Amino acid sequence: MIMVKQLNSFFREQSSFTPPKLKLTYFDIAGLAQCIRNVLSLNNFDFEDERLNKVDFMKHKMSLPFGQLPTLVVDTGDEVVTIAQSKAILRYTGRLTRTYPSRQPLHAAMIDQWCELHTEFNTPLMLSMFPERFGLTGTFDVESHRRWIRETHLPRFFKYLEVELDNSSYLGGMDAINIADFCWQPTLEWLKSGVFEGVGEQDFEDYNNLQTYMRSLLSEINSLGNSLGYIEKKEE
Ligand SMILES: N[C@@H](CCC(=O)N[C@@H](CS)C(=O)NCC(=O)O)C(=O)O
Repeated sequence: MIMVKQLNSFFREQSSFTPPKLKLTYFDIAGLAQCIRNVLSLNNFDFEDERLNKVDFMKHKMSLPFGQLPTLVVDTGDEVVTIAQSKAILRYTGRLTRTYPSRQPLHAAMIDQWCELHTEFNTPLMLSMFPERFGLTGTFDVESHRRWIRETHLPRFFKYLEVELDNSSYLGGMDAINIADFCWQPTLEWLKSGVFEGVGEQDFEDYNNLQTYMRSLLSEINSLGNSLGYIEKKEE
């Protein structure tokens, strides 16, 4: 029998913990920041949800750690630090909200492998949308690359998810929602929505566990907090 790992029993909370002040900065889209917005908002962790337009982004770009968003400014009271890279921010916010068992190295690694797999999954999607960022210009055949995404790439990763979800309702074999679920959920919903041209609901049809997982995550997320409010929030 496969044992589901108890996520929340891994944490030992310090009673003297003072929450840091957080400012998350990204564009006004779900993209790489929605998983972080969800982790924080669903766990009722206060944060500023700053959304830049392109003009404001260009003004700030040179001052960002790696010239990109998202960033998280963390004010602990003793120091102010800017963190870049969405998965580093996700892990940090996962620790703050106890959705990442960082004191249990093995279980953290079981979650991490799904976060890393998400990066591997996402990279060709980014390449397809922004070929010039990957050094591909002119000769890049977008249509045949999209066909490869649909016929080869998606089925390969969806099968991994399908098998994982046979034994557990959450990724990493955990008994509760964790940062691996938070990082996959917006990407899967985005693909299902049809915004990524050539991919849509029909590509999920053969994966029953995955569909059930997506439905149940969405309803858990909607019932726990106001994440969709964050998606829909527009700049003033
Ligand atoms: N590996 C980085 C990628 C960050 C990234 O690609 N950010 C994009 C938005 S999704 C960006 O800032 N693009 C504007 C630019 O590069 O000038 C992460 O996960 O945070």
